[in-house]
Amino acid sequence: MRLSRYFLPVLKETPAEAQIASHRLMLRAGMIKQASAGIYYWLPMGFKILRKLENIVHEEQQKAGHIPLQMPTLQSADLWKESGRYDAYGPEMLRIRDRQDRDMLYGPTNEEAITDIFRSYVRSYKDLPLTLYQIQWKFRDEIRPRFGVMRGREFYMKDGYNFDLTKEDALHAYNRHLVSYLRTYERMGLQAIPMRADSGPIGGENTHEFLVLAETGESEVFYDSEITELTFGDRQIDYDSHEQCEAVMQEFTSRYARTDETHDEAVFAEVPEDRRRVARGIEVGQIFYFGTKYSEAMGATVQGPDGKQVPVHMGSHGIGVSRLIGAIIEANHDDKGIIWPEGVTPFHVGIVNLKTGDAEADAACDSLYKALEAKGLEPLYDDRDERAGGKFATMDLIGLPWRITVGPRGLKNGVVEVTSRRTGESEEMAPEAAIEKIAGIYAGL
Ligand code: P5A
Repeated sequence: MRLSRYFLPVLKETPAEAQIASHRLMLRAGMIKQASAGIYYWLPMGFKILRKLENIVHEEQQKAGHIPLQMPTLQSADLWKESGRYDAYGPEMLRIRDRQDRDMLYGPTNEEAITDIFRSYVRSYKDLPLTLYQIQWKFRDEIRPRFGVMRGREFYMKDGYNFDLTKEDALHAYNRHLVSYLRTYERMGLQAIPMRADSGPIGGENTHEFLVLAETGESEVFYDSEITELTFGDRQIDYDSHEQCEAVMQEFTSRYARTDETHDEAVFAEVPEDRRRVARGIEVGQIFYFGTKYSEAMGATVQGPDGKQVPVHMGSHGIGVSRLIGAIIEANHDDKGIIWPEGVTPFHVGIVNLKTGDAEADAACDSLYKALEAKGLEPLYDDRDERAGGKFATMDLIGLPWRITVGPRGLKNGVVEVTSRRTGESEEMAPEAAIEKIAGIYAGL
């Protein structure tokens, strides 16, 4: 993309309404604009990152054998009356009446809708296990929407639902989701720690929230510092293996790690004092096992091996896709701007032309641009007729991990400059070497 043709409305001023770094930077970097309280326009740069995260979530879900579908944002209240949640959900649910006077709602979650799909088609235990998921907008009329996309009213969520014959199978689904979530967050350059949590209006007893530690996080968390030493890395897991998924679940959840809702001082006191941590975190996901809560209420049964009808065991699993952008920025920024991890960056590399209009510099930039694209990379080329300082400031603000700077002086010596956004270190090299270096960094990502 050439910056002169893109739509990147960056702001010079720090918006007064933004209290935390990620919100400030998303506004300044031209990623989002508030449409109304807790509701945002996703401008091209923000939308591009949303799509990147969404792709990672899809890939990891499908590796785990989960099947994508799409449900509508508007739902009929009737389904929620069947489950009993229409009254229970409270003022967070946005209720709408259509022209026929039918009660509708903007879905805050989809347990009812997916159970309706399931009961319409699935009759036999032979069709299980089944996990369906979607990535779709949700609406929760939060009393205090704040921090930009962190606590929105309209937000983008991956929501998945498993259907199993037995509790044991459903717990395998729970563990499988835990494993797939660990992989998903790590690909995004984040450490998200599973913590024992409260199930709230979703219900059930088994639930873990995934928390990214950050001072600006909204949740207070208590944990054994040993947990932060664990990484998933590149271990190969067979998602069909109950044993392997359970072993990972045990490994990642055996140490003390709880949100304030489930925190227990007496149990925490058993953790050696030098490892006890009280901190704040951003909740980027949550998994639930709630057994037959919805299947019993809504008649989602299958014929078991003995011929009898039994309600299916279910769980649901959510990833806050739009909130993740805020979490990634909270964990990856400095006073100049965002520093995208390579796995999620909207463009792979920025090209800064120090002297737009200089025939040699223009030609060198054009050929770099084409060569990078030919390698399957997406460069963002700042070809605007602006001072170099402004171009650097924009690149630093939007946070592409790598920058190639091209100017007449370097070109005389046959070199361009390659700079890491994270370390600030620069290296001069021939344009061909710069292309190879950048391609090498992204190979395998
Ligand atoms: C699991 C999927 C559920 O709704 N039902 C379907 C279950 N879980 S949850 O924990 O309530 O939400 C899942 C994740 O969505 C994100 N999230 C939000 N993101 C931005 N703004 C909000 N107001 C908001 N509310 C929830 C969180 O990341 C949460 O873990």
